[in-house]
Amino acid sequence: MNIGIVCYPTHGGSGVIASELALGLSQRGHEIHIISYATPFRLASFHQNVFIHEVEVSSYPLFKYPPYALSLATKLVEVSKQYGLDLIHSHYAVPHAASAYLAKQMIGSEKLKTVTTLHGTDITLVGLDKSFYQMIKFNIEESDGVTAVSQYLQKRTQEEFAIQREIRVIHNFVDTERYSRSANNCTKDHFAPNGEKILMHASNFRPVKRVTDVVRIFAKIREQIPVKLLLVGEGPERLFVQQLVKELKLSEDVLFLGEQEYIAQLMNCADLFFLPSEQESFGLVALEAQSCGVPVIGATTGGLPEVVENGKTGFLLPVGDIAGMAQRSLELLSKDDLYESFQKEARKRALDYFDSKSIIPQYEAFYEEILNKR
Ligand code: GMT
Repeated sequence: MNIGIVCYPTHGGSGVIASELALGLSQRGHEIHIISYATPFRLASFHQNVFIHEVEVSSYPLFKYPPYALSLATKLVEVSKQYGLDLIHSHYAVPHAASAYLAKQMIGSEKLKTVTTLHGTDITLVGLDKSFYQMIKFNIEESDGVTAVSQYLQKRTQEEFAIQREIRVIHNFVDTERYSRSANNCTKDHFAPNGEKILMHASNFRPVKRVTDVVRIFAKIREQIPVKLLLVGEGPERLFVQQLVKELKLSEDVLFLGEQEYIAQLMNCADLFFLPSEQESFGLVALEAQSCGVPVIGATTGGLPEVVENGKTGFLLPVGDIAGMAQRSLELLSKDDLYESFQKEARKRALDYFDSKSIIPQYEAFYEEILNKR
């Protein structure tokens, strides 16, 4: 198939899934055209069968807001015509699904199909904004196929947008070979020279991730045992988090590592991974941690319980339950047998349910179904 993939090029989960899907599909012989405003970071080097098309957005004094969605639609038409795309797959509804819809109308051919994957905040935050609501509902109804990354997100979309049509659940996935203990050596001494336990969090530091909770949980654990905290990522909350670390006098034991291209190696230094988000439609990074055999401490929110099996691969507690999360972390870190069983189960869960080898063919089969409806 000739497939156009539209995504954000940034470090967010939707861009990661779109890029990994592009790589997986290209290895299975499909021709993939990525259409975005920059090269997604995971596709920076050359990959056979993957072509990158950057969308240029013109600025003009009249435009207070450059019309990216229109430039994207124009680029989609150009790429579709030049390379004979069979299908455009938009990751994250806003504004990609609207641009794909417009491109399809401009081409005027029933042959070009559109698929939209809903990732999370495109529904739960941005989607509920009055200024987008009708557009998103329309795009969900008009795409030839729609997928959601968890059962939670599927149900939430159907309820919030009163959607009757099918929304197929295709979970996030992970390359369990790359994200594994055996594929990555991490020198723990580098971060924890005195054998301290290493705790980790990685995100785009937006309020929804509650990174300050991570710091407060860490502070409680540190009152009991020697620990270090690795914070990976960048975003609007970083300054507040840095301030809190200073206030709580934790600077010596908290390392801000900034954005990292592949966190698999760092994951293998971690003893526990934290994801105490307010909302999480799936929690890709928790899956990546589990694939490396790292148990997860997180919040009982959204689709995270589909990823982390509470009491088996990690512990999930109510959003904001800092004391509970600290107590569960201490329990795991202090009982070797329990910890080892969580480690094993975490890896097993990634292999059994979310391996790229079994999820990528689900997308492929979904495309075929859509194309066969011609
Ligand atoms: O909402 C975001 O954080 C951005 C979004 C993205 O585009 O990166 O992340 C969402 O998509 C990921 C990949 O499907 C999911 O694993 C994340 O859980 C989801 N984030 C939220 O729901 C907060």
